[in-house]
Amino acid sequence: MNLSSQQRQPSLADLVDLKKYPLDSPSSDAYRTAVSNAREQLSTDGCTVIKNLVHPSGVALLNEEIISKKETTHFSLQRMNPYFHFQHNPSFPANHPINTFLERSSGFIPGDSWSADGPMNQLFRADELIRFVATCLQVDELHCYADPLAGLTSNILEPDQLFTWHFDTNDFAVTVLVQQADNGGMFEYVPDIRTADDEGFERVGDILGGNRLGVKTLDLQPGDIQIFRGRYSLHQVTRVATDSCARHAAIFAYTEQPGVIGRVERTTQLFGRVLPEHIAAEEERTRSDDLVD
Ligand SMILES: O=C(O)CCC(=O)C(=O)O
Ligand SMILES: [Fe+2]
Repeated sequence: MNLSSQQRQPSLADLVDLKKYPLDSPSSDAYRTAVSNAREQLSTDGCTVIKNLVHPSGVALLNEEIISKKETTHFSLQRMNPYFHFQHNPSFPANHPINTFLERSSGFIPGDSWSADGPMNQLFRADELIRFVATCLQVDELHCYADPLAGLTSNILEPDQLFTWHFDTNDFAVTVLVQQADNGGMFEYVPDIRTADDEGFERVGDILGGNRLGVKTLDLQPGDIQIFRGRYSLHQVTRVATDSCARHAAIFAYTEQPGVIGRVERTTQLFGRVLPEHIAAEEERTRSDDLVD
């Protein structure tokens, strides 16, 4: 089947292995089993991988679209701490995690690069996938993150690039590995290294210093979908070898509230620009405070 020559938008069945994972049939045994496995892994580890949810021809469609938009990737060679800050903070010692700045060289293809009826948007916005992810996470409702740049991205690691240790600002992320590096580009994480009221700075510092205690490495294959609670688990994508192909991952962001838009500062850092929607949302936030004006 050659969808690009047919010029029609891919259906869910063109992307997802619905025989193995009947996302369109929530009452089926296969669906319930997939949900209960995912819930168990999420509760013990903050992470679950659903193997081969996207079938090989779906992976090919996603990769074709990623490659066709790759020139829009925003790469920014940065040295950042795990909290996405760049400035030394004199309130903390020099060797503290807050003052430990490591390389992030990967880039994102932004949300406004994808065509509305292309495979990336069709999968990201599929009601059946959103319902499945919400059921796995045991949340009442999920919405596509409304941010026009950060909602639907692809994380690109070219040879010799990496995405260093960090925490996400979102509670969770949904990632599909689309193209695997031949060497390197491994997803690693340390489950629950911090909690809402304990930063766990000592262990975070150990990991940044190279200690491997508690580090888990995922054996992700193209088509696997990962649901990950990245707010409490420190994680990284290791350096892709210089003689490897690039690593491509599709990253789907969802929020429990509808209509969420990212902050101007973080958007500029990740994408090098903002859109009128970001500026309007920032003004709205300012207006909703208690200042006279
Ligand atoms: O590419 C990945 O697998 C995850 C990247 C990541 O951690 C992020 O975008 O925050
Ligand atoms: Fe992350």
